[in-house]
Amino acid sequence: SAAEGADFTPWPAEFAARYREAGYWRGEPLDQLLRDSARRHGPRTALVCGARRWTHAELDAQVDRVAAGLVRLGLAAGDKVVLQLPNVAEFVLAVFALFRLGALPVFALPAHRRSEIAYFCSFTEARALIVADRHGGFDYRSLAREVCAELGDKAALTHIIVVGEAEEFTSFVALDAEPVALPAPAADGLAFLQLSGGSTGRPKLIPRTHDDYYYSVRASAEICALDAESTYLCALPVAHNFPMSSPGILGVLHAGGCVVLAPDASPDTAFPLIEREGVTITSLVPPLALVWMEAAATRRGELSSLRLLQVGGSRLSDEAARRVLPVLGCHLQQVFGMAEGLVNYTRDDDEDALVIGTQGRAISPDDEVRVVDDDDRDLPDGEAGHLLTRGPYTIRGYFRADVHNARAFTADGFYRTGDIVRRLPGGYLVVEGRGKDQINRGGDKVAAEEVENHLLAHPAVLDAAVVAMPDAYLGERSCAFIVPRGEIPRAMEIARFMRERGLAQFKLPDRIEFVTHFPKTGVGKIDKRALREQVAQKLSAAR
Ligand code: J2J
Repeated sequence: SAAEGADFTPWPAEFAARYREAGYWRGEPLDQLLRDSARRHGPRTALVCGARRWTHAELDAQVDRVAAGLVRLGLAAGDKVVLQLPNVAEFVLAVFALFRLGALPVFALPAHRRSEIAYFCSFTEARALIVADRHGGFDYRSLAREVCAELGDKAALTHIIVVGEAEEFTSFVALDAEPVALPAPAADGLAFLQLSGGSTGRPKLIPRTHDDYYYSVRASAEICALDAESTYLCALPVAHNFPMSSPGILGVLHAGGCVVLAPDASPDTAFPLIEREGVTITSLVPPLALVWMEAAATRRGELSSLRLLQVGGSRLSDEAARRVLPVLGCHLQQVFGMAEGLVNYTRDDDEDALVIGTQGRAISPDDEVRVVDDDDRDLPDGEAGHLLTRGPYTIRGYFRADVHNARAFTADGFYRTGDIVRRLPGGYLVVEGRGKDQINRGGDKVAAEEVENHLLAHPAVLDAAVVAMPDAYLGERSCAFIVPRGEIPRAMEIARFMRERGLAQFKLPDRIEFVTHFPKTGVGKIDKRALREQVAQKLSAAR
């Protein structure tokens, strides 16, 4: 793996010095957030998971015990631990315990399967994998067994920790031990690895430092005016960057508020929790916001405590944005963020036109945002172009990915987001589209190349191209165009094959089109724009 490059690309010294001087980087590891909230807000409720509750002080103390349990197991600073949990309190305990230890969580999603989890474990040389016993009708212990079998005996993976019934594995409950003194991890070192939505054959991992992430959390909490009275419903998958840090779980705990974990985001689950716990703020992806507005027509009474609904992850239509206040009775905040760093918010005191028609502006006065043409020349405000950015919480390189980094970052360190945006006066951004080869399935990101590689592994597939097709509910779904090698295989057979590859469900093509050849661009590449138009036309003709 050394051949693939550095674990992380540090900011040049002059930038680091500037970010420290400005007070963004404070030299504090992320677990300090809990130490501080325990000191300031000790007896207040910090976390609610079903019938279980922790105060800030209890949470901080329990994290000490879990960290000690991890040490007793043999885990140490610098170790990678793949974390795949649904929205349960143990996620929060594990994350802070790993931070405290200086070990690095690798954030997997509950939707991930053998192919993804085995890759995360082997690529990061993870020492441990933490999973739930069962969730959503799926047994994660059997997934863990498959992963162990695939990695083999020589893998670094020595511990499987299970929340719930552990069977032959280590139970999360057994991590409880008398607290031990631990040296504080370096704040300018890595805190965790987050997943990139990606556009490449293998998902890229995003190395974030304590310093940079802590800043984005503090600043986000301030922008959202969080305080000890704030109660946040975490209905999106906890491990995603949005509910974790924008301002999410970390921001709310930092402010002394309370995090309520919802096992899923359906109105039937979420609305009663909002009512029972007096939730003031939550975050959703656009398709869920639509579902909530549908349900609120008859159940608005349950939402009376809700002050702010944040929506992000994919583009919210102006039409839907306009309905949030009248239908849900709370304010809308648009959030345009990325796990690589840059996060934009509309602000509380913005005029309606900005809240409804833009995806907000950057967190920091030191976020550098450029909108450029295909040749990296800056465009004037109002013209759509590629969004490039660098700043105090945007990475300078992916984890062990030198070759990709040379393409994904400019020579002077701007991250090429792959988003097409228009900038308005005041720095407000409107997301107009995407340059990257990705499908945004209502916030779930699908890298076309990753799916194409799996399709190409099928003996009957000569060539494959995966593109986005419009969808009224998710915004986009995926369509796989396939050139068969000989006789056309059955679409069902391709679907079965893809399921057996062990991929997250959301990556499976929503539609398959068999063709004899692909349209090509002038330089001989597959013309994906033509394919997108082809399927879009077919869909609208069918309507
Ligand atoms: C259009 N596209 C959007 C939006 C993200 C906060 C909120 C979201 C994410 C996230 C995040 C969008 N309108 N409002 O990490 O902290 C698309 C863009 C972007 C990509 C990043 C956060 N909000 N997007 O979604 O890493 O294409 O982060 O580059 O999953 O989602 O995806 P991800």
